[in-house]
Amino acid sequence: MNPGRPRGVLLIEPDINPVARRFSLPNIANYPPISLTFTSNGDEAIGVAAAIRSISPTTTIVFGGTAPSEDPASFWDSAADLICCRNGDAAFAALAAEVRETGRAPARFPGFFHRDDGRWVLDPGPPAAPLASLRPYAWHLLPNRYWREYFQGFRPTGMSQTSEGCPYDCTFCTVWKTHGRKVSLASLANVQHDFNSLPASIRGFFFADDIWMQASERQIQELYDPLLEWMASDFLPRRGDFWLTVETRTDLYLREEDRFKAWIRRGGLKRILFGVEAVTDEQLKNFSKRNTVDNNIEAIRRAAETGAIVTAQFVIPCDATLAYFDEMVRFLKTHRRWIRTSNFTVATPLPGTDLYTESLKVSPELADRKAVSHPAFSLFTALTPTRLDVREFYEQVARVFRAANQIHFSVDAQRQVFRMAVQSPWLIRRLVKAPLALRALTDPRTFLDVHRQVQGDRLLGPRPVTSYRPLPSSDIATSATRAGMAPSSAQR
Ligand code: B12
Ligand code: SF4
Repeated sequence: MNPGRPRGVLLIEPDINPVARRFSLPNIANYPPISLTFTSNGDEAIGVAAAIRSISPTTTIVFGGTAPSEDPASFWDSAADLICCRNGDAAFAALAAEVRETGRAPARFPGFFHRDDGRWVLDPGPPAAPLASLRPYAWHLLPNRYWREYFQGFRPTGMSQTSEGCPYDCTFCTVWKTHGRKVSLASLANVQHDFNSLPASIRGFFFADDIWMQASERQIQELYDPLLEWMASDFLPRRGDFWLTVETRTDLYLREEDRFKAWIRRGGLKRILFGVEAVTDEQLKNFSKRNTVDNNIEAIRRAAETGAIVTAQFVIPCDATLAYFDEMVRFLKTHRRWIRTSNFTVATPLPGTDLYTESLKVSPELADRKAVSHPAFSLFTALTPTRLDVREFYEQVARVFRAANQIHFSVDAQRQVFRMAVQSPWLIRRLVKAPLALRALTDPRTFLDVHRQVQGDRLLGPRPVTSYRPLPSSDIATSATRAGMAPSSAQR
């Protein structure tokens, strides 16, 4: 805020990080911004802040989101004045009101970290505002040309969420820390507004919920049931060919199968991303996933048989053995009939997670962004010691990407491409580049290059990189054009 000048609040989303670009992920999906700083694009946020500071030295700069909330120390060497801690709806609204009333930005404020005596100090803030009390996303205010940038696979896409918070406590996840373990739901009117405010060119919608439909019976009756009726009787008849994508748990799918089936058959639910995470019960337990391999298999099969396009998301533990990778490949082959695409991320100790706290005990340098940089947290790099040689580990990661995402140019896929070419021709330039992502993800050299780029030789053994065994190129799938193309690991 610049005293004496018109005051306003400008929200800036940092650019995508270089690792996500290296894997060509923006060519697979790019969503409208509703969320800010990821740990992986901390450098971009710091860069934006520095640019603002140099242009306008008196502007107050506020950071927010999971990364600075959970790891403010990594943002000490930045131009940030305040960091919003965790849920920002109530705290940031109060800060904006304060600025409007007093005409100046305070040096400290409830719900924010401020600088004090060489460290960040947090002033406790108000409780999180219930999701239902918020106003809807104002998608109708976006200039039409922006919508050409937002897409998932072959479809221009919109985005919003129905819920916040997660009752589970997976070791690799920050969600239950940022948003708490109590699930809060959006209001029906807001979600309807999110859909209604989309331009006619939009043919897809991504629910950014952690676990879609994770709610009590009462909450489901208040939101999801009437939303389904509205989608089936009002929205879809007006919009025709429209696909919904959700992320959810397999045990929840089985528990609420009738409702999921109704959404698939009548509500436009087309794509389900299941947090499968692991291929053994032991590893699921290690992640504290509180689910079983049997549930995963059963839900994948049943959802696919009902007509959903299933994407299985896996988290690869750094201490995975060759036998574990073999088991992953076996799992993928056995269930290939039902799993359309799979995404794999390396179990990364993200600041704020239990995994991070545990990993720091063994590798304290994880907290040092000079040793382990922000983009290292892009979930493609082993940041904790691997049991296999690091190069072998990446060969195996590339191997599971290869095993999972086989070329399969189905009739349905051809239909999707045709529709895209007719209805959203501006996406063709993206589609043409999409195979680059698959090529990068199936080549262990990309992983190794990224490893060296984001943390140097840390964790790399003595074997020189030149002895690295490249994969036969015939093994590398060259097309990502499976029906509708799922978002890749980074593009969940
Ligand atoms: C949607 C989503 C995506 C979308 C983002 C689309 C978009 N345009 O924003 C896509 C698919 C691209 C994506 C990609 C990735 N994602 Co993601 N994603 C999510 C998801 C499911 C929802 C985020 C969201 O929009 N929530 C709704 C908003 C309103 O909530 P919020 O972001 O937490 O914001 C609140 C507060 O944090 C705070 N706040 C946030 N920003 C700001 C800013 C200011 C100024 C203030 C005051 C407050 C504030 O106030 C908000 C309201 O309370 C979350 C899980 C989750 N539920 O949060 C994971 C999550 C954010 N993703 C995560 C990760 C790791 C990734 C990837 C790195 C994965 C990968 N392998 O590549 C990439 C990174 C992409 C990149 N930018 O480089 C992690 C981030 C953890 C971390 N510390 O970085 C999360 C938390 C999931 C997890 N399991 O831990 N993701
Ligand atoms: S991974 Fe999913 S189920 Fe586990 S804590 Fe995170 S949001 Fe919840």
